[in-house]
Amino acid sequence: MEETQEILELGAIQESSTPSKKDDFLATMSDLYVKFKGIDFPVIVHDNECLEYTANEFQVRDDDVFNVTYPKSGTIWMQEILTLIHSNGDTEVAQSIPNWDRVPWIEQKTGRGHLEKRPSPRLITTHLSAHLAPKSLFSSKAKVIYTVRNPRDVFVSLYFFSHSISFIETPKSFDDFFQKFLKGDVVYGSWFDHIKSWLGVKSKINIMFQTFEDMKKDPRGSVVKICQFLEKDLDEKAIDSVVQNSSFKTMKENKMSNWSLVPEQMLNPNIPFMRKGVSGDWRNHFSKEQIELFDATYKEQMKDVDMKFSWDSL
Ligand code: PPS
Repeated sequence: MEETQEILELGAIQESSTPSKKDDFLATMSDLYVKFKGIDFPVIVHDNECLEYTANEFQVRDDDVFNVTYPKSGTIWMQEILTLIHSNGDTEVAQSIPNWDRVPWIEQKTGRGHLEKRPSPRLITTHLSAHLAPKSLFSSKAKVIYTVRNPRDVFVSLYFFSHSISFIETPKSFDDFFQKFLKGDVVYGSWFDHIKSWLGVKSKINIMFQTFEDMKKDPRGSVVKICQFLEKDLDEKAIDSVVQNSSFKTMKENKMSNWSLVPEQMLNPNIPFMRKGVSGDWRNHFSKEQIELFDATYKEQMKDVDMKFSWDSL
């Protein structure tokens, strides 16, 4: 790893946080995670009951739209795009309601009872693997957008987020966390299992796969593609508005989107949620050995996967 880079980026946190608000928060928690079907979920937002309910009882509607991601893959970006597409480019909702309320996570304690009362079409977020998703999804016509990001960048983003957010264990070191990520021993489970679970059900549901990298390279083309999938006929001006208002710069300044409403005790403001928003930051952090180990693990884990990604070969 480029140690200097990491120290520079984490320096601000460490200087400002001895003892940190996160430490204060952790001291109040007996357990950080609830284990559900072998996967750790932060106990502050999930419990067994809501995860069971999501899988077995939640009733998906045919006109629901699902925003599915492994964490740190572009979840809130897609929340913004979906919000703006559904308001035909109008920014009022995106600028007045927090994103977690506009496109809520189905599997969180707050999701239960709340989504059921929403009028259609509902916009729903989930970090769940396909085997933990609502069973009713598989007999519905609901539209599912799976946003996938180079797992190397997912890892780096999750590493910094885990220093920032109170409800995830702070990594012992970059390398320790790196090993855990490759083994899938992190919150929400293995990146590899997650993508493979959704690829495995692609013929059973109405799903489109969208990469974070394509959204970076061609934001307009990506929004147009998403509109086509959603059968939303937006005019040029509305599409421009979706693209502009879901840009990193605009979202970073929008307090309804940038997570600055989360109390300081929960999210360290020195490591903002909207951190860099780029592709390829992993190159600033991985050592030669880590590059090789990641590559070998990736190749082995993904050897039977048909879909090709731009990051398959470096
Ligand atoms: S979470 O916690 O799972 O909901 O996080 P998630 O939203 O999936 O991922 C956070 C990363 O996405 C980046 N982000 C963006 N990048 C580019 N453009 C836009 N509009 C955008 N919105 C969010 C955010 O900065 C996090 O990535 P990193 O690499 O940490 O910057």
